Amino acid sequence: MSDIKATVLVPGKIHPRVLERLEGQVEIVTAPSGPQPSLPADVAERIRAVAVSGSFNAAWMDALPKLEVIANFGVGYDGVDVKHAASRGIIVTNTPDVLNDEVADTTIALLINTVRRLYQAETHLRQGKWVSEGPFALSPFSLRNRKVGLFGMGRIGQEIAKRLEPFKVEIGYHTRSQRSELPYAYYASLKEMAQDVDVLICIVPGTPQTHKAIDAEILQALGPNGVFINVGRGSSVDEDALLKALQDGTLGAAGLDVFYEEPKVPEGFLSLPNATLLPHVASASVPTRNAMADLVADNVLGWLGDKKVVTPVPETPIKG
Ligand code: A2R
Repeated sequence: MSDIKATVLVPGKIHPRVLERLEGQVEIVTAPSGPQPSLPADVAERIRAVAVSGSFNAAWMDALPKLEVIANFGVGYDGVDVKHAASRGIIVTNTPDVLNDEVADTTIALLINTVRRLYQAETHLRQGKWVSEGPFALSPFSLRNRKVGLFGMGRIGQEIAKRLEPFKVEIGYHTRSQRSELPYAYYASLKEMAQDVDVLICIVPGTPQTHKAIDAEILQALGPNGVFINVGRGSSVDEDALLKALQDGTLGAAGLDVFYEEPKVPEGFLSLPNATLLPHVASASVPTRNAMADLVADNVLGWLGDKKVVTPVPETPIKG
């Protein structure tokens, strides 16, 4: 009988493998996602776990009196009100590490595409312009002799840095605490780093401290030869300032996988010749997303089985 199984809520869409892994082991309840909870009270009363890809706010948590764990699909959990969860003793989990390599690979591809304009070059070929107009224009930028600064040097940042080493570029980073075991130049201030480098890669989490940290001043410091790559969170960038800097040449070029209000991308970006735009695909391969889905299921089932999760976030550690 289903009422002896624990009940798990899945608000909105989630990777199908999460549901496959949970099916038969728990009672799954689905509900439309949105700012306000939409569940009958008797169902809400039964829910002990949530598996979510996207946002899960305090109002939802407060509608679920027996909620014990929220398993977030993704390493970034800025969509989950983790402070509120912590205040109620609810464990939050995310999916770190299993996506490091995929995101780092995509970052390098995005960087090279942005600098060498490979997408535009292929479009030139596909449109028959190689024949009708001749060779594609030389790319104004190159990766040669560049200095790269990473804003963020965590699990993913370190994989990006390792991949950059064979490209023979200088590498530095800005974080709040220096990682003296790493062989890269440390900058105590983001602005100081932006002034010194000519590629800035953003791979910090979306937090109140990183919100719009990449603003007009940072972009100006990066300069007309500068390249900005964002594979962290769109919320870390002042998008109006970025658009203006790309339009008026204050900044050379940008490669963006994340945006402030996804899936909306401000119209002005779409016609920029000096921007490469991706629809948040850095981890989006079948093998990597499967590994992320497995980790979500392992966290939910681990908690419901014997009160153990694989990857709690630091704000909600497991005690004891
Ligand atoms: O500041 P530190 O020493 O805690 O270094 C972390 C850095 N970070 C910051 N750096 C400067 N100012 C801040 N306000 C700030 N907040 C965090 O970001 C650390 O080097 C890095 C985060 O590393 P991890 O926690 O290992 O995250 P991971 O797995 O690399 O993923 C980064 C983000 C996700 O949160 C998603 O938004 C996206 O990439 O997929």
